[in-house]
Amino acid sequence: MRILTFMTSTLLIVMAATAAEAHAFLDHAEPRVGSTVPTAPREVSLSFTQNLEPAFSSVEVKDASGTRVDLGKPSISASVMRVGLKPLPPGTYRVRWQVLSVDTHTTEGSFTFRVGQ
Ligand SMILES: [Cu+2]
Repeated sequence: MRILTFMTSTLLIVMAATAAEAHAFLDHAEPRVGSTVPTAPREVSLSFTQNLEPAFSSVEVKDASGTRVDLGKPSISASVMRVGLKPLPPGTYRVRWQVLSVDTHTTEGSFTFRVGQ
């Protein structure tokens, strides 16, 4: 009986840890993570696994020399964050995001995409 109680509480801890892992992670992006697109996109769109707190979520897009190419303040609706882009010449661009999800956890990440061949 004691071993069963032990196993049950261990299982509960594992389940609680799994639930706490359900932060806002990047589900998918447009342009896609690591992709090469033939024509310059006019915006980056990031879809997350949870709704975001707009006041504490941000995204930056930079070219290979570190110059920002996004238009500034992103628009955030539920779990999707979008930011407009300046006209992009061919090259590699890095998207860096930091978001606060409605479960009060902050997550961040980055990826690149390429414009051109
Ligand atoms: Cu979380």
